[in-house]
Amino acid sequence: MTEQRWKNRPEGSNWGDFGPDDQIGRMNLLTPEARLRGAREIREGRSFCLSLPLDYPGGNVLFPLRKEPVFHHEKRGDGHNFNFDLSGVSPCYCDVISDDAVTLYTQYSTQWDALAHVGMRFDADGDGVAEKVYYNGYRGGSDIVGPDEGDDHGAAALGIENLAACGVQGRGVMVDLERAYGRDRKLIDYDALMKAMDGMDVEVESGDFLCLNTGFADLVLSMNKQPDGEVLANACAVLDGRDERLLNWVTDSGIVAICADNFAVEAYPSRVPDEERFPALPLHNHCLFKLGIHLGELWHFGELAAWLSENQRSAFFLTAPPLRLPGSVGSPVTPIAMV
Ligand code: UVW
Repeated sequence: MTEQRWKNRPEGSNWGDFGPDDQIGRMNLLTPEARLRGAREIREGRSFCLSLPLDYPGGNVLFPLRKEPVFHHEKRGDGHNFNFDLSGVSPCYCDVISDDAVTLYTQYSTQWDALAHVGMRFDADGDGVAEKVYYNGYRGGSDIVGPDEGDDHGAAALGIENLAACGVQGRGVMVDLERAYGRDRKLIDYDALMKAMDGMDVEVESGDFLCLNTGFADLVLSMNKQPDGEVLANACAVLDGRDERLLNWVTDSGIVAICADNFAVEAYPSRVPDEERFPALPLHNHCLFKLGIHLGELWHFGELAAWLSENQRSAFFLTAPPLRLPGSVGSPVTPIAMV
């Protein structure tokens, strides 16, 4: 039996509860029963694409280090392997063929965060020295290795391929924060979330995907690939990752993921903390680092949220596998809802 990777378990975490080698966290609660509960939400046979086009938002105003997709086409003969006339290979062929490659920042647009996306400096050995640690005690530098550690092989643990292998299908439950609070920036604490959920008769069960429509993705789309960073930084609802009651609810709810249509689910740009050694992204810390709850970001919920509201429903069947790309700390995703 493998030993735990930690002696000191972070307060409020579930490390070890799903085994010492667990790499999928709360997705363990996505049981056959939870999936069937989701499948029972298919009543009309209607589906909704929950992804932005992956070249949105456009530019790089949300997070300058993430850039728009760039296509590359390999050389072939005198031209490229794009609109390539196969008669150049043999005069008897009449085909024209195109291939492409793309430089894709995995978290530029509609995406999943892997559990290897955010860790923290934490004294997991209990020896008084804080190291770079991720969910379940996996280490930056040996398990998750980047160019600064000399060998850029990415996330040998907690990479997005672990989520892909789960078969990401289950019941999505929509909380329409835009309907409840409009499109002005509002920090959503426990009370505000409960008020919105009560007002829409939303009930969340263990194994559900919590989906938050805030109107942010629709705003991004309306900017037509010329996003206004200032407007977006001050728009729409974001979860208040500093609200302990909200974090405790996330812990107790049994949800397997939080998927939002905004940039970071929680407040971003980050607020400057009042105390030292406080995470810039406290909800990321609580979800990705402590509990192994995956976060989906920049999903597009506008049409689905409107349909659910018109039909007095809040739940749907969700299918949202990431790319099975070993070692990646995030992945584009094209989530599909069925109702
Ligand atoms: C950051 O890492 C800033 O964001 P996210 O997890 O929202 O992609």
